[in-house]
Amino acid sequence: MARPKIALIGGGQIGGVLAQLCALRELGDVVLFDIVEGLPQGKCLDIAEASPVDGFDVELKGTNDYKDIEGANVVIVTAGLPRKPGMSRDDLIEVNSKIMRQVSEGIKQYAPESFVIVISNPLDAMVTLCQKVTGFPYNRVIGQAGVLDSARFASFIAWELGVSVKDVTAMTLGGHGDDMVPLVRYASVNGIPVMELLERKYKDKAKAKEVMEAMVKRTRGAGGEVVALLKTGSAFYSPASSAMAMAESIIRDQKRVLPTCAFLQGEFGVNGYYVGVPCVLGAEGIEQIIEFELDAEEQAMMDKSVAAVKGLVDSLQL
Ligand code: TXD
Repeated sequence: MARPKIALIGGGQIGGVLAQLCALRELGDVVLFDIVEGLPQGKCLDIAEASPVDGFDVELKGTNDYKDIEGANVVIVTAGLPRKPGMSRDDLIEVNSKIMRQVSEGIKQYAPESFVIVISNPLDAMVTLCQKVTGFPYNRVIGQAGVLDSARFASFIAWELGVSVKDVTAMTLGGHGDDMVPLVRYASVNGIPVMELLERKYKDKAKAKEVMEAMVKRTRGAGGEVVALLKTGSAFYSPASSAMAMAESIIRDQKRVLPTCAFLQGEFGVNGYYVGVPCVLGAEGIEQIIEFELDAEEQAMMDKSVAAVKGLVDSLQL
């Protein structure tokens, strides 16, 4: 049986890490596409030459020709500019929407049956554009942001409590912007509410609340924190790992419940927009959108985040 084929559009920082992760996990054969000549070819050759050391049996091909993505099962899009210090994700909309239109045409022509995971920023708007241009069904065009935002939130909780990251469950909802919604009430350590653990640690409810608020704030600004340190670009290891979890759940039909930028049709009171919510990802792409009760405060934060997404998406004039 043929190995799955994964096309990575954009061979920059995230694209390169994605190619290496696909190989190390033997998720499938990789085609890495970029408009810069030599860049994807060089990265693929470099990764492939590590295969005897790491022991993986997948093919890696770097290309500047969309034809090479033909037959891809999964396409992951990172093409576009990253942020520089002082920029918001939304500042990228003009330049990246031009790139996203081209990329989506290429995917539509050469990989019409593929599942597409968009990573490029501003994420919610870029996924919307990709779906519109490809015309693919909503279950096959999704965006990665929530897995990363949630992983950042979970990391901060684990570090604060001195527990393994493996035992922390934490999730963010909403758009991939400064108004994202880290869900405090549902954050837990093996099912035990994080707020209870913080209150026990500090023996003071107000202090526990303050510590949690700081973690929520850090989560919302976590992308910018990395940009400020790197100065030349944005986070790339963690976004690549996050998209890999989504691709793996689809390719291996794992049915994991992952926060996904998904097209909502009434769920969480949102109609006709792509927003981050928990979804079951399996062989059919989005197999379920998981809805649950938000309290008034959470719903208000969600509404604010969705309003920001709407403003940006509506400016695209699709
Ligand atoms: O969680 C998330 N969704 C994100 C998203 C987290 C971090 C960064 N995120 C965004 O991903 C970031 O704001 C950017 O919009 C993308 C890609 O970030 P990366 O760090 O990989 O950017 P690079 O290194 O600049 O790589 C982008 C590549 C680069 O090699 C360009 O030559 C290429 O995109 N590029 C193109 N490829 C194909 N087609 C076209 N038209 C094109 N234009 C540029």
